[in-house]
Amino acid sequence: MRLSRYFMPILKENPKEAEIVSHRLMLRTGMIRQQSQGIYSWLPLGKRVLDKVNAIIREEQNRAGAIELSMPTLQSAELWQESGRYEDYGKEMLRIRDRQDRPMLYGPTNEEMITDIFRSSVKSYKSLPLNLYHIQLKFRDEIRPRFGTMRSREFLMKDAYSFDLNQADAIHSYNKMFVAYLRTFDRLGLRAIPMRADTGPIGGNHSHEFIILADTGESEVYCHKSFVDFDIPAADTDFDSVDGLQSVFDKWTSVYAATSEMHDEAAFDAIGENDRLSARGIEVGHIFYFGTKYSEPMGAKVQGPDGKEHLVHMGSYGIGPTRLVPAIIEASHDENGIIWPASVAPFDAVVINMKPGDEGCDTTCDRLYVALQNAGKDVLYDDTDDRAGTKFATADLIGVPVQVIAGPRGVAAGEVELKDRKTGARETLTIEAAINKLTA
Ligand code: 5CA
Repeated sequence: MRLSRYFMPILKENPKEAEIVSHRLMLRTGMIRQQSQGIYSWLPLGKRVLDKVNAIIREEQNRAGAIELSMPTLQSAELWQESGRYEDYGKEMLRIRDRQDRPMLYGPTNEEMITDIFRSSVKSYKSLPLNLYHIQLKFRDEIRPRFGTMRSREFLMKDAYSFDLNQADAIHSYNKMFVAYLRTFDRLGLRAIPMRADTGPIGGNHSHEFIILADTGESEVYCHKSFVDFDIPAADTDFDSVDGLQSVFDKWTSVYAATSEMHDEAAFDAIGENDRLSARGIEVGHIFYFGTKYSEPMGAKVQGPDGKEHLVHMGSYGIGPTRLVPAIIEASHDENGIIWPASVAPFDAVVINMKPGDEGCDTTCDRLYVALQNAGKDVLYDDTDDRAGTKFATADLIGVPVQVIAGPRGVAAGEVELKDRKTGARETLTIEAAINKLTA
């Protein structure tokens, strides 16, 4: 992408309304724009990051055996009247009437709709286990939307829903998502800690929130420090192994970790003072096992091996991609801007032409741009007439992992400079060597 033809409305000044660093940087880099309170557009740079986050979530959901579908944002109130949640959900639910005056709502979550899909076609235990997910916009009329897309009213959620014959099988399905979540957050460059959590309006009594520690987090959390050393399950984890997944779950829940609603002062105090961590955190995922809470009122049953009808046991599993993007920035930035982990960076590299119009610079940059693109890399080419200082500041601000700098003196000697955004380390390489290194 040539910067001169791109749409990346960078702000020179720090926006006053932003209280936390991720919100400030997302506005400054032109990743998002607020359209009304708690409702955002994702501009091209932000959209690139969001798509990469979604791709990783999707890969790990698929690996764990979940199957993607797509459900609408607008739902009929009837379904929610069946489960009994229509009245319970209160003011957070945006209620709408269509032209026939039928009550509708903008979905805050999809337990009812997926249960309806399930009951309409699944009749036998032979179709189980089943886990269906989508990545779709939700709306919750939050009392205090704030911090940009960290807590917005319209937000994206990956929500998965599992169906099993009995509780034991449902716990195995729960553990599959537990492991998928550990892998997902790790690939996003984050260390997320699973913590025992309250279930709120979703229900059930077996639930974990995945929390990233950050001073600006909205949750108060308490945990043992040893989480930093725990191993992340490998890509070739056998998701069908009941014992294997249970042992991962047992390990990751073997030491104390709880949000303030579930905090047990005595258990926390029993941890040695040096191993105790009382901190703030950002909830990036939340998983629930709630048994027959929805299958019972909505009549979702299957025929079991015994020939009898059984209510299915369900769980639901949420991740907030539009919250993860600012969470990654909270965890990875410096005074000059964002430092994207390579896995979600909007571009893999930025080629900076120090002197557009100079034949050597133009030829070299064109060559780099084409070679990197042909190797499948996402490349931003700064071909603008901005001053060198502005170009460097922009490249640092938007946090692309590698900067390739081509100036007249260097290219005359057949060389360019590579700068690592994270470490600041610079090296001078021949153009050939630079291409080889970046496409390796
Ligand atoms: N149905 C269940 C799981 S699929 C559910 O709704 N869970 S939830 O309420 O915990 O939301 C799941 C995830 O969505 C949260 O962990 C969080 O990452 C994200 N999320 C929830 N509310 C917001 C919000 N207002 N803004 C941004 N992300 C949010």
